[in-house]
Amino acid sequence: MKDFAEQTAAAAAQSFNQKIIELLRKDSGGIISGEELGRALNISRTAVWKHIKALKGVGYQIEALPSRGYRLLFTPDLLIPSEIAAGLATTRIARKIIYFKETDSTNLAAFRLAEQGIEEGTVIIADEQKQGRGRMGRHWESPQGTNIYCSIIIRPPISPVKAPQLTFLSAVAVARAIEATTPLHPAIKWPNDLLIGSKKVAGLLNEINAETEKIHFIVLGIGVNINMRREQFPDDLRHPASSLLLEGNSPVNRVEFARALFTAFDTLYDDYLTKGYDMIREEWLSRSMVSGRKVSVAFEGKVAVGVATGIDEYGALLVQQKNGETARVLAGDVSLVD
Ligand code: BT5
Repeated sequence: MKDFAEQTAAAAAQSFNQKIIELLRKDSGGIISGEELGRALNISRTAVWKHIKALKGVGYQIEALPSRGYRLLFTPDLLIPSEIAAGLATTRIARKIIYFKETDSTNLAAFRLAEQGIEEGTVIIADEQKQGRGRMGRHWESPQGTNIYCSIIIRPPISPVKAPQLTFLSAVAVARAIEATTPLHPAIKWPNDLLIGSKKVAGLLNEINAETEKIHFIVLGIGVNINMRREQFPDDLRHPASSLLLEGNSPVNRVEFARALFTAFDTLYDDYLTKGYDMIREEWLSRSMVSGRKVSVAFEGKVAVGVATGIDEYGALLVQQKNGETARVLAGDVSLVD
């Protein structure tokens, strides 16, 4: 794992790479001289050449025409910021994207950067995670080059007890992104799973840094199985799992998915800040597979069985039990009874 200084340096290098690609793309098919690029970025021609070399190393084809300049010939399907940023019209989310070819966990990387004060809306995205994390210390399978692993940093002006509302917002954003990029219709399973049929295709891990009354930041971790193949899933998963590729029989472009996800998140977050939580709750409920169904929930060493009637503003699942009592479940695992 890289330490913080290395991660920061890598982020700075990426930002130059990103700008070079933007400039090359601006003049589609055209040629830009090393001198022009250097002037635009305020770096030397040798530095430009080093960045071009790095871009070629990750799969871009850039032609160098002696004494004329550089021309972009081919763009690979990589999750790199310039690819995602091209054509992304968000206002808050993903205005800054930091990419790691490999990291321990995007949530951990996001936490480290958020603690240093990085701006709201920053997205950390990785091609592979070595220690991808699920809830309660569980592991998230994160093979290279096939899925989306990202974390969004936000600083909403709300009380820490309402932070779970952002989990619901994330789930709705993922559902919208799946519908925007595939013919599939996901269902949300409280609190943080997205299923197609009965198989899990995405999970959310939301972590908070707060004092009693004030949120410093929330890291919204999102893992979506995009093009993961059958043999890449281990045998011992808690729930049957799948990917968009396997369910839709067609590969999904990860860059397009990332754009759809950040666009949906941006719209929902704007609605949330300006209009409040109710709209999010309604959409979550309409997409939830547990609403109105008989469920069994394991929580705090107990099990509640009853009809899931909704979620409250603190993120608790409300389960109307046979004895007439409503159980408020803040954290636990839910399954359908019939
Ligand atoms: C989750 O936990 O579903 C949260 C997953 C969050 C992953 C993202 S990736 C970006 C960000 N950075 C991170 O380090 N994490 C977040 P939970 O509900 O606890 O489910 C975990 C369980 O799902 C595991 O114990 C496995 O049984 C199963 N599982 C592991 N990897 C999976 C995968 N890729 N797809 C489906 N199920 C998986």
